[in-house]
Amino acid sequence: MSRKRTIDAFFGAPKPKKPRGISTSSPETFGGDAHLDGLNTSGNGLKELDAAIVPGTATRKSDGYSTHPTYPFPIPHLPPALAAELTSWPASLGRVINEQPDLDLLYFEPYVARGGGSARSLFEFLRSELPFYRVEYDINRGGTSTHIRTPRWTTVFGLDDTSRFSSSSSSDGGGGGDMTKILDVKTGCDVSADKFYTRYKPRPIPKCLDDLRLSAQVAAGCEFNFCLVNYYASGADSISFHSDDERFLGPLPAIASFSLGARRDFLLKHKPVPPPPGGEHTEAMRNAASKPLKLPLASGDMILMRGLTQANWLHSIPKRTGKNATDGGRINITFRRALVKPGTDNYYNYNVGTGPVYKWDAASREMRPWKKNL
Ligand SMILES: O=C(O)CCC(=O)C(=O)O
Repeated sequence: MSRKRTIDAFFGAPKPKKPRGISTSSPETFGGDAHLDGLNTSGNGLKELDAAIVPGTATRKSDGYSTHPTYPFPIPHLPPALAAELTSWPASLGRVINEQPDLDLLYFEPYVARGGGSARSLFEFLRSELPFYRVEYDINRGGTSTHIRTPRWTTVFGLDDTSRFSSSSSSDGGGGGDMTKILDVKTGCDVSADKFYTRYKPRPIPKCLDDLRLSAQVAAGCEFNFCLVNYYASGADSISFHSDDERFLGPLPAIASFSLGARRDFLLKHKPVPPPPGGEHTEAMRNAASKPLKLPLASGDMILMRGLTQANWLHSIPKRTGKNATDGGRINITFRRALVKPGTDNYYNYNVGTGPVYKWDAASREMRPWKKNL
């Protein structure tokens, strides 16, 4: 008989079944060192920059809001002051961090200006205006079923490289295009009913986040088609050690990761290296090869992880306790590029799921279940 348990932040549990032969994207299922055997570091041979189609914003742009049938509510464009400032970002030059084996980071401290309150305004704006989810799911291994409650608020927008939303331009000003369609980028055929797009309907990146995506693309020198957002309401929210090394991202994925709001530590450590043939690693050899890193990410910072980083390093945002537990909240935005359809299904599964929509309630200063006004 299967055993079922319910935990908040999950450590040491097996990975869930992989959807269609790809690795999963939920850090909670990795749980640190115990599951390094399950980490997928193999590439799928796809080149990072070999397709130029990005989903863009298949949304109305005429009325100050992005709308789409898949959005629970309209999402406003950036406030004018932020939109005007965006062209001057990054606010500082990126610093390369690559002294350690297989590590390649570009660290902007900050990317979104802190002075003048821009980073703070962007944090407040996104927390108030985006739909959020508290995703729960079950994993199963060896007859043991475990219920996972993702220990943070999440949301996601985007579509993988194989497809695009219909009529992105004709929809401007309500031009009548059917924005619900998803078309194959090569053939133009309607692929909305594809099995990878039916469990969750993909949602175009709203303009407020797409503006930041376009800026990040220039700074990073590569393209992104997905935007994942985490909201850590307090020190109790976290993300456990994992790497974003799924095959659907290709072999050398670049990920631009923005921090807004409270300062939180970003920990990095090398994945265990297999012992040399015929020999055994000593602790000293392991330490000499790579040292764990702690970056205290502040509001407005952006860290670009690229090259071999995801294949070889794990990262996490640990919980904070004691006097640091109440920190006012932090938002993390990552821009990524999913190359194939399973990536789309995976990202919506672990960042939207099937539960209720939540929205920030300014009066109670917390996420509240959102209900459509009838
Ligand atoms: O919040 C962060 O800075 C890290 C987020 C992250 O690792 C992820 O979404 O995969």
